Amino acid sequence: MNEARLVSVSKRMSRHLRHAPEEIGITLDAAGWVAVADLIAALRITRAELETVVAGNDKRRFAFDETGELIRASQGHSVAVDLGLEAAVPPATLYHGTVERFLPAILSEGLRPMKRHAVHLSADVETAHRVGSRRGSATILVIDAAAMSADGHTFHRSANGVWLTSTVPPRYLTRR
Ligand code: HQG
Repeated sequence: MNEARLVSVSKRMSRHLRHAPEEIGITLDAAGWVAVADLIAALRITRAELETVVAGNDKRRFAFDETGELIRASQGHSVAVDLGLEAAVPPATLYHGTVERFLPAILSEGLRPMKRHAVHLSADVETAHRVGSRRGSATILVIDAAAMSADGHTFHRSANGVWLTSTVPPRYLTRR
């Protein structure tokens, strides 16, 4: 499987496992899982190709359940799913990569989940930089996660290491 096909299958999987399962006639369960057999039939790929995409994915975006018969996206959904993640204590500082043009809104109303279920935060600057760079020249925001925790905000860590929280009020944000 060449790199271009790997990326193209991965993008289709992200789209249908996070946002639009109905477009290919699959249904996610309440926790976001779908049968591997249904997914490979719907995407017209082989099980071996699916396994290559899951294993080779740069961000480990997809995960099998313990039986290997179900698969889901580890984060990033816009459709209603409950990933069943345990609340976790975040590192004292987290980062969010965005772009300059969003700053006035973000600094006045805080970080909001927008189309997703949660605000996505990174444990390291490099990752935040990569996330922000998807939209242009990245600007990094530093989040005082220790203060948020102390004030009762809850955090979850996805299977692929993304920190999730429902909102980040502006008082916890500073520009790096
Ligand atoms: C911005 C990718 C205005 C926010 C990445 C971001 C990540 C606001 C955009 C994952 C705002 C939402 C998530 C406010 C937030 N006013 N703009 N109040 N609050 N924003 O894509 O964090 O490749 O939903 O700064 O790597 O960019 O898909 O979130 O720019 O992990 O696996 O609104 O998506 O992962 O954009 O990215 P997104 P994100 P995947």
